[in-house]
Amino acid sequence: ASQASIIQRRPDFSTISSEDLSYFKNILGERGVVQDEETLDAVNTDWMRKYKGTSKLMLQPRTAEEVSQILKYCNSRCLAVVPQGGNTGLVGGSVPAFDEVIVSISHMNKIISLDKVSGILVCEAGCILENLIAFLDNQGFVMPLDLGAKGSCQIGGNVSTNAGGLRLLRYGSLHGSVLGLEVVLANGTVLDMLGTLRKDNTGYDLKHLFIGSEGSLGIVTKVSILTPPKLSSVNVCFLACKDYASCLKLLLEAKRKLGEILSAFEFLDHGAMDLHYLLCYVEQVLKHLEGVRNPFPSSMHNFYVLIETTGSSESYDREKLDAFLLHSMENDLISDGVVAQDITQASSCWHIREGIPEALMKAGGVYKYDLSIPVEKMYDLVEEMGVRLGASAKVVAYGHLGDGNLHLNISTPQYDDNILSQIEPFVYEWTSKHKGSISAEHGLGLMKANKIHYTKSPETVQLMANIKKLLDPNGILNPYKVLPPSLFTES
Ligand code: FAD
Ligand code: 2HG
Ligand code: ZN
Repeated sequence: ASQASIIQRRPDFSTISSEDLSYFKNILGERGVVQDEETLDAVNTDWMRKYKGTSKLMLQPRTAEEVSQILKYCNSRCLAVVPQGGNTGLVGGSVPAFDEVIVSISHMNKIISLDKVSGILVCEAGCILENLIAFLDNQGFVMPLDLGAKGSCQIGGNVSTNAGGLRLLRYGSLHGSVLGLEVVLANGTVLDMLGTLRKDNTGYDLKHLFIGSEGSLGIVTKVSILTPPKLSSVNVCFLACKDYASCLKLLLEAKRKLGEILSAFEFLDHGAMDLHYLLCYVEQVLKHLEGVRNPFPSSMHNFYVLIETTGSSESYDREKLDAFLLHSMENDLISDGVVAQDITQASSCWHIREGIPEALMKAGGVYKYDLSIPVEKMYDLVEEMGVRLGASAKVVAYGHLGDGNLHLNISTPQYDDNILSQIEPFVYEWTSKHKGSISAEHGLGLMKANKIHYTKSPETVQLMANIKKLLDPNGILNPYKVLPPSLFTES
């Protein structure tokens, strides 16, 4: 089902020989060279089970020096490589397109330091996001990044995809909070850019090239990141709106009335919510909401909004939230809702939102589009898509409304090329026409390498290809991903 079926393996890439295996065993030991079928099957397959490579080798380095030796060797042998973190990526970027060597960062998972005055955390790239969140929580700080895949995704993967997630509205993108990186280039050079300074204008800030480059320019081995202090007062409410226009008015009101304490503004439509009701695991989640009154009987409302506030004064924050809710009810912006009364209810609300990708996976085949679109226009696309597809598929929308990021998901009993031809290129053309981005936060990977022109100009794409050629002249790092493969094969 993947794009790999329409791209060709680059013939200049070598295949693994017994000498290569001996070399890798020599530098990593037997434990760092994985060839067993079961493990390889898992790491060749992406989270959606949509993209599948045929790699026969996974390497598990433990230090940047080992990563350096691996890349230097692969570069000299022209062996293609896929860097892999938690393998939760949603665009087919984390698995091989063909037989690339998988370089897993999972064993590089040490926390190196936390400066308890500045909140600057330095850690290895393979640290699992949830572990960092828990560590920081204990120390009185929070990660400026949170997302549904936190239990598996790694900070190196987050940086490499420039993951957005649930807190971007409050803390901004990783381009702002990542202060430094250690990166290994394709030729094995270890680039020490692991600064821990808020301000450093000494020349080009090269770390930004690697944030969001999806493993195509280098392997991230260490990360320095600014973490905000943990604040004591958190409120979550889950609200229902009768139409999309009300969601937008509510967003504006939330920004105006909640101001500095607003920390998330997520939305889901009835299609997304219905999915939850269909899936029993979510029913278990809803049990936790008993006692608050279950406000969301299936299909009762058209839209749902999750709002979180985070501040330092319980009484002040609650007063602001109450005033906002009252105003919104009086102005008919919300038709129903709950305010979580404790941490369990708050996390139940979050579970509903964060559980949607998994619920969709259980419902059958799913086509995912992660789009930035000016918010006023955003839901027009969902409606047009619904009309286009009729009864053949279920069109489901949710996402980070506060950031103008729509997750348009089209759920079908199984993958079907006829349906796909109804969706694409329409979805990309529509997004491009409205000056949106075809990837708000998930990246391009294999799925959209050939679609970059819908968002970026030819000159920009050419400069990106030139940078790629400069940093990785043999093109061994995550080939076929991010940029159109034809740019690297045609003269
Ligand atoms: P992987 O999937 O392993 O890799 C992703 C890409 O980064 C690949 O191209 C890979 O080659 C490269 N890479 C990985 N590690 C490194 C490294 N150390 N050095 C260089 N390149 C590397 N994304 C969001 O932005 N926001 C969300 O809210 C969000 N929610 C999600 C919810 C679910 C349930 C799932 C399954 C995914 C979600 N994602 C989200 C997508 C995904 O989790 C993120 O993109 C995440 O940042 C990927 O991290 P990972 O460690 O799993 O990376
Ligand atoms: C989310 O926000 C993720 O839940 C996944 O980015 C989005 O499933 C998707 O399309
Ligand atoms: Zn998202």
